[in-house]
Amino acid sequence: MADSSAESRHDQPVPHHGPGPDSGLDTYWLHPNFLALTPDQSALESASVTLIPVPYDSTTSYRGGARDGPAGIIAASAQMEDYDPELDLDVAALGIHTLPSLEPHMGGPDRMVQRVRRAVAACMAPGRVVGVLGGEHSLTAGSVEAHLEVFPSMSVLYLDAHADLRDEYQGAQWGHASAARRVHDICPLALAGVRSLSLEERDFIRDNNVPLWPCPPDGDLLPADEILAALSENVYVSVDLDVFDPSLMSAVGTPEPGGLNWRQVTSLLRSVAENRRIVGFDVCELAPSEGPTACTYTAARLVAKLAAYSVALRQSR
Ligand SMILES: [Mn+2]
Repeated sequence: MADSSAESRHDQPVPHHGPGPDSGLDTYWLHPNFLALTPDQSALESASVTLIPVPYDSTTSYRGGARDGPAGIIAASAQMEDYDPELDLDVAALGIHTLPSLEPHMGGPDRMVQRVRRAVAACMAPGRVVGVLGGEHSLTAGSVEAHLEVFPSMSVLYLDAHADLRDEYQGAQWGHASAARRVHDICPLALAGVRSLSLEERDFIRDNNVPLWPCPPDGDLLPADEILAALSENVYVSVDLDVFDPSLMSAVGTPEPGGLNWRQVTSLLRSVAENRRIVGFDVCELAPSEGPTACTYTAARLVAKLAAYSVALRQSR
């Protein structure tokens, strides 16, 4: 009980999420987290998904702005229905906790990758999926490292227009153009949606038998069975949003024509979730100012899909 000297209303705890449920006002508050979930739905202790916003772009070589991706995704998600008709699922009921943004480390991408690794490692818990909201794609290496410590036999499904397999680019070994190479250094990797690569990368793929699926023509689905065969039981999914065709997703740093459509991407991710265990994911490279608002909303919807597939389809296996 407070003593009499603390009875001023200024000494009472300030509610962080608006008035409590007894006020009858709870639905009037837009909570600053993914899907604008209520405190009950977004509590860390009960969440099956934790999202880490990482507003970082430092090594992007063409168009910047991926640092604004996480805030854009979270803002757009507030407009999204929680109900997913494809899965007949209330996504809010999964419990999704959104952390505050991770502070960028300006000492270079290698330092930032290690910061991401530590942040992801600190958030991992049994049964909980950690998702990273990028930010540039170089962040993936840190998240993969953290997951690999818990799931040593994990493999990575890497969706990207670009192979990202250069050993270094513009002097950066840990930059966005080398993200898949850094993942390949530490764990098995399967690439899908790739349609832009250098000769050096083509040779690396051939010499190392890196499994790679280009974009199928005419909107055909990717060969899920073949891709599943290249993945171990525990799978980390990394999505560079430029894997989508620019007609759907132009708000990226390096758009590339001839990309995947929504059904091609979600159908593959659903197959992976149904047949393997998605243990973590990231969605990177959204630069909201480079495209229409629909792109930001689409990115948010993809995050919700990944959260739902990872948790709900795992539970139904
Ligand atoms: Mn890319």
